Amino acid sequence: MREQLEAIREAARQELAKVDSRAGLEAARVRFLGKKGELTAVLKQMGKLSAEERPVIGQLANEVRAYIEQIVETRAKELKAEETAKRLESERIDVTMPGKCRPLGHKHPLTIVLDEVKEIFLGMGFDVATGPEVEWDYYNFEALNMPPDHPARDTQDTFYITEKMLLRTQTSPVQIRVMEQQKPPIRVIAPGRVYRSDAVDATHSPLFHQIEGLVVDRDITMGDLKGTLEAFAKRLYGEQTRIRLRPHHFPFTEPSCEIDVSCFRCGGKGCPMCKGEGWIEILGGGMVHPKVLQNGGIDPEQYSGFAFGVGLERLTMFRFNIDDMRLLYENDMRFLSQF
Ligand code: 2U9
Repeated sequence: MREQLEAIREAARQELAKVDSRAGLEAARVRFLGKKGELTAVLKQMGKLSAEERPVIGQLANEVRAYIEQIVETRAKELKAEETAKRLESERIDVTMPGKCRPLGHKHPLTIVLDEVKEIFLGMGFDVATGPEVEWDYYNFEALNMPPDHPARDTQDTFYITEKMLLRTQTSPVQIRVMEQQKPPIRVIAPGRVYRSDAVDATHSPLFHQIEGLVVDRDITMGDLKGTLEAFAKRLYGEQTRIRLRPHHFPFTEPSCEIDVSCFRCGGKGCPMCKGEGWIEILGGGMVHPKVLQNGGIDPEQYSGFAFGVGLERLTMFRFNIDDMRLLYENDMRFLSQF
């Protein structure tokens, strides 16, 4: 048995010197020290020994066990250190390498102009109101004084979802909802997407953006509309800008007008931008129709109001000299990166 134990000690020494992985080390440990290992197999035969031999062999067996355990432990430490060194080498990062230069994002031209318009009206004490794009026929048309047979409701222009539900064709339903919920004084702008069943060309798109405004209080007049929109035009296009009001017709305002601004290119002399007119039409507006105030739950005997609307695409195209509306939707980076 002494020879067997010595042989195990020598075999373990050689085997463990060869192992080069943690799995190999574990296999060797099981082979020599495991429950079914070589050392255990020898110890099971101890019963056959005489009383004098047993403690001597027992002590030797303990020594061999301690020896093998110790080299397993040492080898485990060595292998771990080797693995760490390998990983550090493969994961090495050169912190002096130049970083990747990511291009900086920026706002879409429509957002630039929308933010400017919002800022101007917020500065005049307006709030920003929003509402659903899928709207009831009632809020989009009926409450705005457009009964079912009204020509402005031409089904060709409107995307109907059901008989009573549609994609809003203007942001005006938002102001009806505001009037239903708020008592005067009311001062809001309602910017947002609107939809009309139009074919795409340089000046039309089935989806575009409006910014509408509504002011309701006691003694509001057309003078308030003119002053407010003049201040807006001067802030947007410069102090030299003048405005003019021309009579017009909208079902939801009475009286109604279209509003021109003096040409921001030629200052009013006439140029290709204003087609020789000196004026450019950008807004529509008027005094809120008494029936519309009533539909919003406001007494037209006590209150009056003005409203206006402007197309965001048109404002943006003038602002940046863009001649085709499609450029605003196609997301071509060669175009967008210029802003
Ligand atoms: C309420 C009452 C009245 C909103 C108005 C216009 C005139 C107008 C056009 C501008 C360019 C639409 O995008 S565009 O084609 N809009 O000319 N909008 S008055 O009047 C309202 C709105 C809500 C309760």
